[in-house]
Amino acid sequence: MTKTFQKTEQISPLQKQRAAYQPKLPSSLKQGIKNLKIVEGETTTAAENIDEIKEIFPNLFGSKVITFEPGNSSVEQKTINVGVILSGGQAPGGHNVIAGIYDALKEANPENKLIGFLGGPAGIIDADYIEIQGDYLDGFRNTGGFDIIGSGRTKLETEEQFEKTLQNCKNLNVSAVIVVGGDDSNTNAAMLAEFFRKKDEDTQVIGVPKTIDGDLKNGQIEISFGFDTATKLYSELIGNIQKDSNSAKKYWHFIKLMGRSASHIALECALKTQPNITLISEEVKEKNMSLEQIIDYMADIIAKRAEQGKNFGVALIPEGLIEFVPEMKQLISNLNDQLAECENKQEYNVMQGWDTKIAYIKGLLRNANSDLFNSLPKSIQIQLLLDRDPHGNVQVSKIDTEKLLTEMLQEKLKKMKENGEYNGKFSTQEHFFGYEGRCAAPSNFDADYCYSLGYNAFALVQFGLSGYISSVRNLTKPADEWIAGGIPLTSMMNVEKRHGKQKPVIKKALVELDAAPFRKFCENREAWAAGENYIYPGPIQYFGPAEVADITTETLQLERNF
Ligand code: FBP
Repeated sequence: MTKTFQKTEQISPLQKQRAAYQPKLPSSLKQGIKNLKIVEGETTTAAENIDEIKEIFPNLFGSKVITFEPGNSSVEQKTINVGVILSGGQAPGGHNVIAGIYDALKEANPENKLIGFLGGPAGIIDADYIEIQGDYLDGFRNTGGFDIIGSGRTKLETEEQFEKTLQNCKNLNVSAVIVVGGDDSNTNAAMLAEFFRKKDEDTQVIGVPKTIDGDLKNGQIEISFGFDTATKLYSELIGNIQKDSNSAKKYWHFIKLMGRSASHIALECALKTQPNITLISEEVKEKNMSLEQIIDYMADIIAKRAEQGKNFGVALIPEGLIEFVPEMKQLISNLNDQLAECENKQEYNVMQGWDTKIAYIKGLLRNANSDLFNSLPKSIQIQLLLDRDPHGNVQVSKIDTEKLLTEMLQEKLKKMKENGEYNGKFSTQEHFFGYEGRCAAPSNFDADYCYSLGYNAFALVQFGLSGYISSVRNLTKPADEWIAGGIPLTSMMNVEKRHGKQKPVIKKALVELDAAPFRKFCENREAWAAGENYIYPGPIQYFGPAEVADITTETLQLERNF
């Protein structure tokens, strides 16, 4: 059944003002879609597992990085239909990507059409779509959400899905598909592009880097869209909580922050707000820290503050932490393998109630994993057994890591009190900031960046490219100086184990422990732990001086040495 998407008729005064905002473009694209020339750069390979990636993508592998410059386009302006898919988790700015594609496509030829596939990749498989018309789109410009066409997490991977996609593109006369997504969705895009090439079909596939998690980046993709807005919004909330905590002086606030794997969001928010404790999953992994050691680290800070009469504070916990604790990672990997096998086991599928399932799974786990699983609260055991997402990921947003840590801290501090090592009060509040930020109205940075990414994605289509991701860089400079182009998706790929099998996927960009953002955090965290160096970033500013309205993330500025 076709899904319905409608623009809301009631709009707020802010939406009204934002509707009038004209996003900025890099000067190379500002000359217009018909005044572009393509400059070829280096030939690429793969992020890792080069031989395997070459074998899986024989048609795409080894393409060149490209950049756009103003010039005379040699492209013949045929009338074309372009399809767009919003894929995976929502991220602020998705609507502006669509606006950028639409404006470029109509500028190239007013007869061109933009087809929006509904509900994510499933829309292209099931031919569930709308034609995106100008007046419909206008209601979504500069707004948050993916509600213009919806999103979904279906993984395009079977031959049958590819065949259906191809057939639907042919039926709709769609000659290019733009996939707006994170690492998994752009992996889908690469697989689809390779399939079309293998079949000698001209249909093109272009990706756009989206995810609030910030883990889809490299030399050419400086940031994924949505990260800027989401971290600004979470930082505003953290700033408010810090003020509350410092006013009442009676609670420790534990805030879990989204970011399924990487801790970029937690690190960015820490740099913006300077809380007392921030855990960074990548450091936990590097130091091979057990859950017990993490608790010791946190308890030490809590006890030291208590000695000064400060029984309050704020701690940030990255959502993906659990998978980075080496002992938990082993347990999860063992669970993933067992659950993948259980999927086909009738006896497991008919089991009623969690107690029976937990007991059954315990019997299948290896010794150390079984002991660790046994030591976890039942609520966490259940959360670890929940279905994986279609890409084989544990749904970490459903695991109450913040509650697990506070429960373990209660125990630890009780023991420390008995031993005379702690004499404070430990009263906690737990929060999870994730969904609150994914559909926020895009900051000026994300509004501009997304519009540019969309416009640029159409430029890649116009030049007949496929298997590329839209790239706009030099982002700490004013938009005028941004550099637009494309990088081959295969250059970002490696091979990882998913659903118990080795699969080609885009390599996740984790927090680098020797890079400037983490180094700055390390230099300051002791002082932040002891004091109240809290920074109050306040709400996202859409209007006003550029130094508050147009700045981008601390992470990007530090990474690019500003
Ligand atoms: P993407 O990688 O698709 O951008 O999604 C990221 C994310 O927002 C994670 O931070 C979070 O763990 C996950 O989506 C939640 O997924 P869902 O929306 O399916 O609950």
